[in-house]
Amino acid sequence: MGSAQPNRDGSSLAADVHAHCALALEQARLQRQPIRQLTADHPELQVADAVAIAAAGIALRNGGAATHAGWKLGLTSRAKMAQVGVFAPIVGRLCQDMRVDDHGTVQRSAYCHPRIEPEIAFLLARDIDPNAGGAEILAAVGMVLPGLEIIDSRYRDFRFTLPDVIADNTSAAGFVVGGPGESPSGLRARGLELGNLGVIFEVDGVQVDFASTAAILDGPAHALVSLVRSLGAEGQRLRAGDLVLAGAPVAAVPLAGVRHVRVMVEGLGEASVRVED
Ligand code: 0L1
Ligand code: MG
Repeated sequence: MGSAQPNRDGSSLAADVHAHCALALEQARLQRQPIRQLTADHPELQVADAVAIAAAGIALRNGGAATHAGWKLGLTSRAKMAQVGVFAPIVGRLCQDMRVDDHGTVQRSAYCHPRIEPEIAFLLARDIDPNAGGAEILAAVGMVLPGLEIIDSRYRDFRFTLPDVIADNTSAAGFVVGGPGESPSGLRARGLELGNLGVIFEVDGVQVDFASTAAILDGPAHALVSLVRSLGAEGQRLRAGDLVLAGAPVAAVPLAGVRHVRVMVEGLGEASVRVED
């Protein structure tokens, strides 16, 4: 049963309610049947509950067989926040089974109502101390890469509050990493600024959006620092080999009726996928 009194960790719901919510979201994902928002049934659901539900969901994913690929930031640009009406950056987890090959095929029927968006991805070469300074954090990045993210809310009509979307692992559903990429020092040596790279987003051969990476929390490096701090506050850290998505600088596009999606990022290259029904 839920309780109106917050627990010491800021949560309001009991562990069995977290488990029940995580199972409902996992079933929605597997059956491609979006559900109503958790907060409709549990208005007292807090961000701390949502974090616990998301973690329980990852533990349940694919019968407990999901393996860690990295982390994602969501809602790090005004365009993304405005699209879904939630105005705070959020953190989710990436699993290996979410990976889609560059130039590969996305099966739209594998999701509820998928959308796609351009991303800047970091591949980490070293573990990062949660208290590391900005320069040290950037020095732990092996490669910066162009990417795409498939997002797929497990809620009806892509409608949710902040705790709902956190509980739903920030709508994470798939990711594509392209190339060739560049190291942060390589970008600097070429006179390019990670915090101001041009991003072109193309759907079916037509440019649908354009942005600077400056739109992502004042630059992807700031996004990475904020992720290091958020994870640190939960007693976690980024590790060598982790992939990190910094968040989209532009709004996501529904995959319905789409056949091909490409992102081109100045200095980093491109990533693309074909889409099948
Ligand atoms: O990666 C994102 O910015 C998505 C965050 C969740 C909101 C959404 O589903 O668009
Ligand atoms: Mg994203």
